[in-house]
Amino acid sequence: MNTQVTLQQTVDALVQKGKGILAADESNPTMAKRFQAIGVESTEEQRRSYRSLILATPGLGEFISGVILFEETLGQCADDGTPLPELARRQGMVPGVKVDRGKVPLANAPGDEITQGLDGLQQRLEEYKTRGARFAKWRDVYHISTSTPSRLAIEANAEVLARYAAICQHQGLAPIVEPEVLIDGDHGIERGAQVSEAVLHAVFHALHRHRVVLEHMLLKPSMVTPGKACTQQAAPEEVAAQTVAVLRRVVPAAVPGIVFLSGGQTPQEATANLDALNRLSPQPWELSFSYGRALQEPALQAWRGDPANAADTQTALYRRAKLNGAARAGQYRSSMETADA
Ligand code: 5MM
Repeated sequence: MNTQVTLQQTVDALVQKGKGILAADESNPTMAKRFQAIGVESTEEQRRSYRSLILATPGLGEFISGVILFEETLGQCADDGTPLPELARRQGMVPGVKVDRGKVPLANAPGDEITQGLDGLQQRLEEYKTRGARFAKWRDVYHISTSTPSRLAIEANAEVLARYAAICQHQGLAPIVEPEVLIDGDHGIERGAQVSEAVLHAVFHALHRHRVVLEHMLLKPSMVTPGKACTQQAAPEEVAAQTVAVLRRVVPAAVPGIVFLSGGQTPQEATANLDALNRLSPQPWELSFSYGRALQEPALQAWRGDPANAADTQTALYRRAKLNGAARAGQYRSSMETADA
């Protein structure tokens, strides 16, 4: 099939109304942290067990349009031998893959980092496609402090994100472009907005330079919030207003969807904030989710590595997905948190 048609179909499937993306692409060190918190050793077999369990959640495809997998998961199978990307596909979820190779300190920019993984990317994408991946994801990270992110970090990371996106489209995989402005710090929401605007401005400038087709990509940004340690936290309405104001300045209307990361918000906060964002509709883009922790935390707590907890694990994930499905339409109410339990 023509590459442009393939990319369009993938993007259309991912931004379906009432649905969002499950980020299950934690690298092994991150998964080790998540498992340590519930007293489980992070072996390849335990990661396979957990991920097969959550992907098999009955009805998950009602609210999840796509799932981002880690490279290791692409090659793993469920107990009955079904490859995990195929299991996702049978559930109605488009399988994707995280393709960056993590971050390292950026030379000559103290406190800043840069994401690596461009070398050999084209060949890796060929391989991921044969294993079922239809879209890709790459994450850049920006720290907010009095001296970061530097102009150098903003420009260098934007360049790398744009090169990644161009290579993906060339290979027929829809790129999710994820510039994460971290929530850590004690800065106020205005500083968060200022950094997000500068970062996104540079990212879209670089995407334009690299001739990335905006219609065939998704943006995965942080919401604009105060730092986690800021004494003045923001209500969902304020987060939504600040976030939309920044996005309207810098994200072209040609981008079909903005799929937020949760970035350390609690599951309830992430759902309430997404709901408030969708109450500000109509906007030029679909406003959706691509949550990792905000979808999986309750499921991990229910699982704790015990196969006897399988049904509770799936119920916890399904419930969070459903609540975020409601937030996609601005129809979430906090009372649903207890009503549905
Ligand atoms: C920011 O992290 C992404 C979204 O997850 P949250 O909703 O929990 O913030 C997530 O997709 C992330 O990129 C992956 O978990 C991979 O992270 P690491 O650090 O393991 O590469």
